[in-house]
Amino acid sequence: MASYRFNQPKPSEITPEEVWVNRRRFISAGVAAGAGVALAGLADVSVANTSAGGRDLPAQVNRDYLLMDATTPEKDVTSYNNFYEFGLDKSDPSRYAGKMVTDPWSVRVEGEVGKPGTFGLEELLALEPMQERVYRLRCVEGWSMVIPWVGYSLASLLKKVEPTGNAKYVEFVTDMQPDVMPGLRSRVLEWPYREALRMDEAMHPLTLLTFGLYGKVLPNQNGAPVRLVVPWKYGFKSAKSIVAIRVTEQQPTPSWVAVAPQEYGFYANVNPEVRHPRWSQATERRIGEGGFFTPRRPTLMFNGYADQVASLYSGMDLAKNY
Ligand SMILES: Nc1nc2c(c(=O)[nH]1)N[C@H]1C(S)=C(S)[C@@H](COP(=O)(O)O)O[C@H]1N2
Ligand SMILES: [Mo]
Repeated sequence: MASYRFNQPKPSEITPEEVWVNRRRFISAGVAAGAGVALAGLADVSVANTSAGGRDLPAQVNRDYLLMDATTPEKDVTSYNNFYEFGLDKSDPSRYAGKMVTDPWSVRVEGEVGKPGTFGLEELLALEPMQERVYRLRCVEGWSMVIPWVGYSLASLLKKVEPTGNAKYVEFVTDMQPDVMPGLRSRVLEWPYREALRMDEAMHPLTLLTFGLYGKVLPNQNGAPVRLVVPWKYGFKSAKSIVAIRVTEQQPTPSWVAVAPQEYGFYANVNPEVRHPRWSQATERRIGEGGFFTPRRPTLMFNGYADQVASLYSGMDLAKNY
């Protein structure tokens, strides 16, 4: 993998923004198609523009996680969101999350670990080199996006705190700021928003502790300053604005499972063959792609990550463990 060098000019300094952003997308597609060799030199860095106001978060492109799919336009990624703390409408998070306080920020890591502790955001940012990975995100509601995230495998943080022999699950607890989160007054969910993974899922290299997107720090509406992205599971597993990570022996009850266990299961693996009780999960609408008449895409088993993750569930009945 090519290395990032801080002293070389950023592409954003030598190329008009439009040109290099498109070039980067082109590189993504080219590499995935096996045509990457001639282009490899160009893919050394990924540093985005600052036009949307976000601070740059330089990252090294991880070529193991490139997709053929075109990335979803940044304006859609940052304006069509689910973040129920700010309201149920897709436009509520981008409208209201600006008031969320994200500095200072720290994440408590506790429970079944040998070295529990509180990590300040700067400490977390410095723990591992930042990687850019392009992942599909499939919402349980039937839409999807393709997003260049910036972060590193959650496993890096978990190894540092040394899980004990009793460590079987990892729970993620997210922030509550009642003054600026009107959604907390609604009873649609159990607050704080909590999600959880089995230990092997949490340790899987695909599971990304995420600090940025499109080469910039996360906008508040996307879960600043730190969130999870678990690309083979429905989007609701990818908890935003995390303040605590608890390693447990017992299986935690995620917020969605607490309010509607018949609709949302603990595993929530993307599965076109298992219906949500109220709708089919066989197809999806890719946000930012075409218009109303654009055909829906077939949803892929494990959101297209079956080669990497299917073995985690061998022998399990995925219709029962939904
Ligand atoms: N704290 C919190 N995290 C959350 C949610 C939420 O309401 N609150 N919504 C989830 C859902 S349903 C989805 S699809 C993704 C959306 O992430 P995005 O807005 O960055 O695309 O965030 C997930 N994480
Ligand atoms: Mo979602």
